[in-house]
Amino acid sequence: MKKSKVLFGVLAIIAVVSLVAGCGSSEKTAVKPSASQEQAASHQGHSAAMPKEDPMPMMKDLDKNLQDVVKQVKAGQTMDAQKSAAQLVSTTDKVMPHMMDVGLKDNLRKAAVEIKDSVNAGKTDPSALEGKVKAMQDLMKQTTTHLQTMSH
Ligand SMILES: [Cu+2]
Repeated sequence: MKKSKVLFGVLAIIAVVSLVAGCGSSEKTAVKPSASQEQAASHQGHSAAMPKEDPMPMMKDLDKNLQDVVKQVKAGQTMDAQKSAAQLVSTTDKVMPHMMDVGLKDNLRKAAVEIKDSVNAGKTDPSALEGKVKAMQDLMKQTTTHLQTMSH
Protein backbone atom coordinates (compact mmCIF):
# COMPACT_ATOMS: atom_id res chain seq x y z
CA MET A 1 0.00 0.00 0.00
CA LYS A 2 2.70 2.47 1.04
CA LYS A 3 4.85 1.66 -1.96
CA SER A 4 2.03 2.29 -4.38
CA LYS A 5 1.26 5.60 -2.67
CA VAL A 6 4.85 6.71 -3.08
CA LEU A 7 4.81 5.53 -6.68
CA PHE A 8 1.61 7.45 -7.27
CA GLY A 9 3.17 10.52 -5.70
CA VAL A 10 6.22 10.29 -7.94
CA LEU A 11 4.05 9.81 -10.99
CA ALA A 12 1.95 12.79 -9.99
CA ILE A 13 5.07 14.93 -9.64
CA ILE A 14 6.34 13.77 -13.03
CA ALA A 15 2.97 14.57 -14.54
CA VAL A 16 2.94 18.06 -13.02
CA VAL A 17 6.52 18.73 -14.04
CA SER A 18 5.98 17.62 -17.61
CA LEU A 19 2.76 19.63 -17.74
CA VAL A 20 4.56 22.75 -16.58
CA ALA A 21 7.44 22.10 -18.96
CA GLY A 22 4.98 21.45 -21.76
CA CYS A 23 3.20 24.66 -20.98
CA GLY A 24 6.42 26.61 -20.98
CA SER A 25 7.57 25.22 -24.30
CA SER A 26 4.22 25.73 -25.98
CA GLU A 27 4.26 29.30 -24.73
CA LYS A 28 7.66 29.80 -26.27
CA THR A 29 6.59 28.44 -29.64
CA ALA A 30 3.47 30.60 -29.47
CA VAL A 31 5.57 33.72 -28.97
CA LYS A 32 7.81 33.10 -31.98
CA PRO A 33 5.26 33.41 -34.80
CA SER A 34 3.72 36.52 -33.26
CA ALA A 35 7.16 38.13 -33.16
CA SER A 36 7.74 37.40 -36.83
CA GLN A 37 4.25 38.67 -37.62
CA GLU A 38 5.18 41.92 -35.94
CA GLN A 39 8.34 42.07 -38.02
CA ALA A 40 6.36 41.48 -41.19
CA ALA A 41 4.02 44.30 -40.26
CA SER A 42 6.87 46.73 -39.72
CA HIS A 43 8.18 45.82 -43.18
CA GLN A 44 5.30 47.82 -44.63
CA GLY A 45 7.34 50.93 -44.04
CA HIS A 46 11.04 51.42 -43.75
CA SER A 47 12.08 48.37 -41.76
CA ALA A 48 14.49 48.56 -38.85
CA ALA A 49 16.54 45.94 -40.69
CA MET A 50 17.25 48.42 -43.47
CA PRO A 51 20.27 50.65 -43.47
CA LYS A 52 19.28 54.08 -42.20
CA GLU A 53 20.20 55.92 -45.40
CA ASP A 54 17.80 57.27 -47.99
CA PRO A 55 17.82 55.05 -51.10
CA MET A 56 16.71 57.84 -53.45
CA PRO A 57 20.21 59.31 -53.93
CA MET A 58 21.33 55.72 -54.67
CA MET A 59 18.81 55.57 -57.50
CA LYS A 60 20.41 58.72 -58.92
CA ASP A 61 23.83 57.07 -58.61
CA LEU A 62 22.45 54.01 -60.35
CA ASP A 63 21.18 56.13 -63.21
CA LYS A 64 24.56 57.85 -63.50
CA ASN A 65 26.42 54.51 -63.40
CA LEU A 66 24.25 53.23 -66.22
CA GLN A 67 24.77 56.36 -68.32
CA ASP A 68 28.53 56.05 -67.78
CA VAL A 69 28.49 52.44 -68.96
CA VAL A 70 26.61 53.36 -72.14
CA LYS A 71 28.83 56.38 -72.87
CA GLN A 72 32.06 54.45 -72.26
CA VAL A 73 31.00 51.42 -74.28
CA LYS A 74 30.10 53.69 -77.18
CA ALA A 75 33.47 55.45 -76.86
CA GLY A 76 35.25 52.11 -76.80
CA GLN A 77 36.61 52.79 -73.30
CA THR A 78 36.32 49.19 -72.22
CA MET A 79 38.29 49.48 -68.98
CA ASP A 80 36.24 52.46 -67.80
CA ALA A 81 33.03 50.77 -68.87
CA GLN A 82 33.95 47.70 -66.83
CA LYS A 83 34.59 49.87 -63.77
CA SER A 84 31.27 51.65 -64.23
CA ALA A 85 29.47 48.33 -64.70
CA ALA A 86 31.00 47.02 -61.45
CA GLN A 87 29.82 50.23 -59.80
CA LEU A 88 26.37 49.66 -61.24
CA VAL A 89 26.16 46.27 -59.51
CA SER A 90 27.51 47.57 -56.20
CA THR A 91 25.03 50.48 -56.19
CA THR A 92 22.26 47.98 -56.93
CA ASP A 93 23.39 45.97 -53.92
CA LYS A 94 23.07 49.09 -51.75
CA VAL A 95 19.51 49.72 -52.91
CA MET A 96 18.38 46.11 -52.48
CA PRO A 97 18.00 46.06 -48.67
CA HIS A 98 15.38 48.81 -49.06
CA MET A 99 13.25 46.81 -51.47
CA MET A 100 10.31 44.76 -50.21
CA ASP A 101 9.27 43.43 -53.60
CA VAL A 102 11.30 40.22 -53.96
CA GLY A 103 10.54 39.75 -57.67
CA LEU A 104 11.53 43.29 -58.57
CA LYS A 105 14.63 43.01 -56.42
CA ASP A 106 15.75 39.85 -58.25
CA ASN A 107 15.05 41.34 -61.66
CA LEU A 108 16.92 44.54 -60.90
CA ARG A 109 19.95 42.63 -59.68
CA LYS A 110 19.83 40.27 -62.68
CA ALA A 111 19.63 43.20 -65.11
CA ALA A 112 22.64 44.91 -63.49
CA VAL A 113 24.68 41.70 -63.51
CA GLU A 114 23.76 41.04 -67.15
CA ILE A 115 25.09 44.44 -68.14
CA LYS A 116 28.26 43.87 -66.12
CA ASP A 117 28.78 40.42 -67.67
CA SER A 118 28.32 41.65 -71.21
CA VAL A 119 30.70 44.58 -70.63
CA ASN A 120 33.24 42.26 -69.01
CA ALA A 121 33.03 39.90 -71.97
CA GLY A 122 34.77 42.70 -73.88
CA LYS A 123 34.03 43.94 -77.38
CA THR A 124 30.52 44.85 -76.34
CA ASP A 125 28.28 45.68 -79.24
CA PRO A 126 26.52 48.92 -78.22
CA SER A 127 23.34 47.83 -79.99
CA ALA A 128 23.32 44.51 -78.14
CA LEU A 129 23.73 46.38 -74.89
CA GLU A 130 20.86 48.69 -75.73
CA GLY A 131 18.13 46.17 -74.90
CA LYS A 132 19.75 45.36 -71.56
CA VAL A 133 20.09 49.05 -70.75
CA LYS A 134 16.41 49.66 -71.59
CA ALA A 135 15.39 46.74 -69.37
CA MET A 136 17.52 48.14 -66.55
CA GLN A 137 16.03 51.62 -66.95
CA ASP A 138 12.54 50.19 -66.82
CA LEU A 139 13.35 48.25 -63.64
CA MET A 140 14.92 51.35 -62.11
CA LYS A 141 11.72 53.29 -62.75
CA GLN A 142 9.69 50.55 -61.07
CA THR A 143 12.14 50.51 -58.17
CA THR A 144 11.88 54.26 -57.66
CA THR A 145 8.09 54.00 -57.62
CA HIS A 146 8.31 51.04 -55.24
CA LEU A 147 10.65 52.91 -52.88
CA GLN A 148 8.34 55.92 -52.87
CA THR A 149 5.56 53.79 -51.37
CA MET A 150 7.66 53.52 -48.20
CA SER A 151 8.62 56.29 -45.85
CA HIS A 152 12.36 56.69 -45.67
CU1 LIG B 1 14.53 51.47 -46.76
